[in-house]
Amino acid sequence: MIAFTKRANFFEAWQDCHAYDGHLASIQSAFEQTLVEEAMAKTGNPKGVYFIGGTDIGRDGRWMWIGLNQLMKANDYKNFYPGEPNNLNGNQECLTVGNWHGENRGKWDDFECLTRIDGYVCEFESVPTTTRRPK
Ligand SMILES: [Ca+2]
Ligand SMILES: [Ca+2]
Repeated sequence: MIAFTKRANFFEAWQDCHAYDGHLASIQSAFEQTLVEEAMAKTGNPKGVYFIGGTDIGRDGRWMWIGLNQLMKANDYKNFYPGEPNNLNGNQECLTVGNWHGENRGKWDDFECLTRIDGYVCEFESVPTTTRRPK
């Protein structure tokens, strides 16, 4: 997991992570949540708000991890702020991790996909060196 401090909306972040040979972060366990929090802590803006790869665009309330093309099922790991996701103004379809009054670093919030925020977190699958594509 690497957090990039680069102003971007969700779709720009999606494109950028792909361009870096990764994908927007999926968080499917407390361990992966820790990796994302550590990645944010290493940036110059550790209290910023960052996009991750969850979206309910298309079907409100049905969250997908776009990097994995997987549904977030009822019993799957989640780490929302209390009261989130709230789909504020009916217009929040993309997941962010960040701070709520400076606390709860890494809690999730659904947010407007087209608003540029502080950055995004990309995930990189480990690939055996023998099969890694040449640059
Ligand atoms: Ca929504
Ligand atoms: Ca929200």
